[in-house]
Amino acid sequence: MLGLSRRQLVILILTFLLLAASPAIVYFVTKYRADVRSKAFEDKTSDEPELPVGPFSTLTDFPIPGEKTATASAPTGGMTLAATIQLQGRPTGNNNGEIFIGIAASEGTPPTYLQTGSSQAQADGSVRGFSLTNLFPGRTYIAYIKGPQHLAQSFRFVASQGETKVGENPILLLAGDLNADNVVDAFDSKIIQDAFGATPTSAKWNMFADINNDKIVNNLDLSFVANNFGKTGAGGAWYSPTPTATPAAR
Ligand SMILES: [Ca+2]
Ligand SMILES: [Ca+2]
Repeated sequence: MLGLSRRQLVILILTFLLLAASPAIVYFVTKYRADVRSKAFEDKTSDEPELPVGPFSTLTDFPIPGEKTATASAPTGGMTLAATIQLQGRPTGNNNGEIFIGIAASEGTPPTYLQTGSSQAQADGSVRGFSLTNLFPGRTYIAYIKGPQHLAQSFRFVASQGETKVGENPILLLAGDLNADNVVDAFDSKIIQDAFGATPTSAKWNMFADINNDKIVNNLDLSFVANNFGKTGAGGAWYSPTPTATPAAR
């Protein structure tokens, strides 16, 4: 046929088939490469942002509504928390005391703390210089603040460079939690009863029972327990003396 040998005829047919099929081959190759790229992109974007190795490297494991698509930047330093507190029962200008501060990514009972620590409240109630570590600027967190004989309150804040002040001015922390379990109940009134009538020179003196800091334990102190009896602070009861951060928790 056409004077072609069988070999030439076979080559001609194969060439024809190849040319006829080339658009389909191009299509499938292109689609395959696009699928591979798409898969690689999905794998990359579905991962959490890479974090520096550190005690809080699971920070992004905590769901933060509306934050998943935000651009995460590396944790940076230089962030501090500040507040002005009024310890209920204390006279104005007598707010000295150790303040518990816990930072969580979201509300919880109990909260999953990313960081816990303490800060000294000054006489005027100012609490400053609590260093925030490994928080992401622009993200929202919850600060739990608790006084020495006072129930915790929680405040939402956005992490940002420099000092971030939370809460009203001042934050009134309710008194009556003498055993620091974040609940005002019979255990607290028992502490006052055990120290009732005591002054600093008494054998049964307990400085925590002296809520109003007038150096005597009496009905004035008991009244704060009575007025707040049954109340629980933000974040729920503490079952250990002081909550600690659980960065490995998922
Ligand atoms: Ca208590
Ligand atoms: Ca007192």
